[in-house]
Amino acid sequence: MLCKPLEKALNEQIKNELYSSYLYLAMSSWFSANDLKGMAQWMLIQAKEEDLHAMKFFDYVLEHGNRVDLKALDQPPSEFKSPLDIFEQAYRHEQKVTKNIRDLVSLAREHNDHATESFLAWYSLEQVEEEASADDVVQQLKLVGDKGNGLLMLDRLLGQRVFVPPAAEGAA
Ligand code: OFO
Repeated sequence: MLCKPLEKALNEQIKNELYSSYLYLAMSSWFSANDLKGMAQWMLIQAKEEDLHAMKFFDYVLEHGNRVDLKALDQPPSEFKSPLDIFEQAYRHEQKVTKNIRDLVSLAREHNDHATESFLAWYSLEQVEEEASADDVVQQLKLVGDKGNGLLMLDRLLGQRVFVPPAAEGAA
């Protein structure tokens, strides 16, 4: 069984991952409304990945015979200034999630919970990728100037992203 502080912290992280999904859905919706279908698709896939991140925590907590206690989600923003604004916010959001995961690792260490520490190793690596992929788009948007033909080409490129379930990536 997980100790109470870890049970509480992992429950909180289920909420954080679900909020990430909610936030990316809000971003996807903004892109759709602004005729950037490729970016809308990119964000939709990002939201699906977040659902899976949440479910991995959900299953992990239950597997230990602990309790999943779902929390209320905050309302995500619905208005954004531009594609660059959105991807910058996504990047900053991922930096926050990285901090959440690091805090969880510290808590697992504090409680000598080696299984949870190794479970979290997948998330630590995933966060490297999560930050990098949002930041890549930020840099590309800065290069193309966040408008015109460059933006349309980038939109087309980002629309090629496909959903890869974690099992196919080799994750548990
Ligand atoms: Fe779950 O990685 Fe993004 O937030």
